[in-house]
Amino acid sequence: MNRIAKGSPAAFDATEVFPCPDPVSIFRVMAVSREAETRESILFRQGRGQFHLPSAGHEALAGLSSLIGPRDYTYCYYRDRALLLGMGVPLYDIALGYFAKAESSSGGRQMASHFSFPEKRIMSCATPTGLQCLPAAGTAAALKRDGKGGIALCCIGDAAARQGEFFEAVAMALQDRLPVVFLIEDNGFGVSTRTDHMNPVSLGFFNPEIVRDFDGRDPLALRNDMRPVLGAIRAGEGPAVVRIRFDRLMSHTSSDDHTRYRSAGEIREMERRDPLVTYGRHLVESDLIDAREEAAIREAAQHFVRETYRRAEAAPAPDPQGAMTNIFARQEKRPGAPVPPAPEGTEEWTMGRAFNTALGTILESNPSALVFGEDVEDPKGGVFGLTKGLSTRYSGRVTNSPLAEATIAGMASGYGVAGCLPIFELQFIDFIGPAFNQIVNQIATLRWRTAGRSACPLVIYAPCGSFISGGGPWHSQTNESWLAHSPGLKVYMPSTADDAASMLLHAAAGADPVMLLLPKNLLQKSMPREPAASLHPERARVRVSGGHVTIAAWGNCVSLALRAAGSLAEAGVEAEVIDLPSIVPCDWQTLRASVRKTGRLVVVQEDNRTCSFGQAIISELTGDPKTWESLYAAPQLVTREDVHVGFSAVLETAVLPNHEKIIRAVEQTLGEKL
Ligand SMILES: Cc1ncc(C[n+]2csc(CCOP(=O)(O)OP(=O)(O)O)c2C)c(N)n1
Repeated sequence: MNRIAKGSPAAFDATEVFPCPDPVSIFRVMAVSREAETRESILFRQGRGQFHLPSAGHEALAGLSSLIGPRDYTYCYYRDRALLLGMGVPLYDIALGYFAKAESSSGGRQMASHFSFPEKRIMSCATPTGLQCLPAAGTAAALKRDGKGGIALCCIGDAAARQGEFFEAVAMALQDRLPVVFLIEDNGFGVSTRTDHMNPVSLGFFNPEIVRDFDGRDPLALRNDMRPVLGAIRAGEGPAVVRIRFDRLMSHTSSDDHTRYRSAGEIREMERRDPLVTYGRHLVESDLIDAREEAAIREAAQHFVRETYRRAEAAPAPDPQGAMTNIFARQEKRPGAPVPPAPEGTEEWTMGRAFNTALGTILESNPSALVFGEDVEDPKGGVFGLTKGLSTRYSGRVTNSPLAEATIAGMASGYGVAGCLPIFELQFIDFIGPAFNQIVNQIATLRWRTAGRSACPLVIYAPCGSFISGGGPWHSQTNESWLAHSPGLKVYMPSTADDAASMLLHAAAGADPVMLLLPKNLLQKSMPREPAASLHPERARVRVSGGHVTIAAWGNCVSLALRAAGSLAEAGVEAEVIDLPSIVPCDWQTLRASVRKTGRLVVVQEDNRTCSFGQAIISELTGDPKTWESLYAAPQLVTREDVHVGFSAVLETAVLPNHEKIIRAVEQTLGEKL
């Protein structure tokens, strides 16, 4: 037995980490964790820390740390300090996070207690509660595919277990018997709301065979309870949901005061069950340590924590010059991920066929590439046939998802961090709503919020747009502006078949998440082949050169712009048509050069007006003094107004950009009727 810490502060040295297989080591971890709470709350009250999010009461989680192996991934919750210390995370790193220091695991970007240690496969905890569940399922799916063992541990609070994504994640895990445990840390509260009548275990939501209910106040009992559960998951028996009961001994955070909603009696009662006190007593009663040693461990922990936080407080703050880093990868391509050559040919083809061919090329050349989406399997091969033939050729790698867009995006993220290459389909971009949380909060932020330590390169593609007649409000949207507004996502929309193919090939070799929007109006249209593959998808294409007016467009609107340019040419007006296949990043240089040359700008878009990318272009160019000086007239935006697309063809046509509207806009910039 490890009889340590004889009262000397040196019992914890400054670099100490705490792998804790034995009962006394577990106590040491719990003591350090609790002392860190005390220290953080004092520092907060002294104005030396910005926020304190306590784990007090959840310390017995330290008992689980020795059950977690090097192949396992942990999607932790913000009350998991003791668990992480037990897994070997140095307290110093946690202290750096508390002070938001440059060298902390998020580089000072995440709030205190939003842990992330990817080198130990501890994945970044984000603030939106429940966000971790679907990525954990995705990572578990990657571990299952990889077949080398390893499970995913997904920690979540009892209140957060009412988020829809939690249920989707459990359903996905059950469906595919994924090696994942959902660990509900039930302290009975979501901030001030009592959850005993709300949480899904109390509601009897799950089949009792997959749910376990354990007490979380004794680390050894918890470890004994959890060992067979994790063993069964490792043996391939599928997922489990475990509810562990804790007490939240402190207020929710430093912004909360639990005495406003808990009686003094209730708090006293809870403190009587304090796991640190009861476990310390148990060790003494079991003669594993004596009372003096118990006190010495507590004292040594206090000293160690104070010293560690003192050092961390002195560490450098983040450099403000670095605030813009790690939104995207520094290297555009993933190392060792060459862009396969674009499919060659001379016959006309459609965007749908081009995309399908490029997808086949990727699946052929990259065994880690996976496709997942609604109806993507043969014989349907996707509602637009984009995956036709591929599930037959690449069995088990092109699979039907449930009808659950959050699942599609969340699984993509979890697969991505585990080294797979997800190229996942949303059936229509109009149905991005349920996936939005995963796309903008998880996928788009992961690299930034871990200061580049984690990332999930992936491609999510979706048919988009109108001009097909009869799409109605939810088969007509493009939504590039929503996506462009979210830092960390690349957003592409091709206007030609060859561009679609080359974009997909580039995106799949890239280091960043890409949203690839495919105008469905173009998917079945035959188009001549073009040497587009030689062009980088993030560079604008000058489709027609001209000196009198610049018309900028993307996707469906490029063909409208080209037609308008033809009509204008007949009237003696030379339009320059700039196709922007990449919305993010946008090729501002080409746009600026064109507008400085022509002095006039018309932007044409399908998306609606307010806060749209079209407005952003006008704002960006008119805000540039040199471009502003070159303008002869106010830039014009041809757009759908702030209105939805109606099902009636009459209503659809009424709101979309068209030839006439573009010509009128050009006339406006010329100051004359043509
Ligand atoms: C999606 C989302 N909604 C609301 C919040 C604000 N919020 C932060 S923690 C919290 C309560 C979470 O309770 P629970 O999941 O039981 O965990 P506990 O804090 O009790 O450990 C709330 C409402 C949030 N962070 N994310």
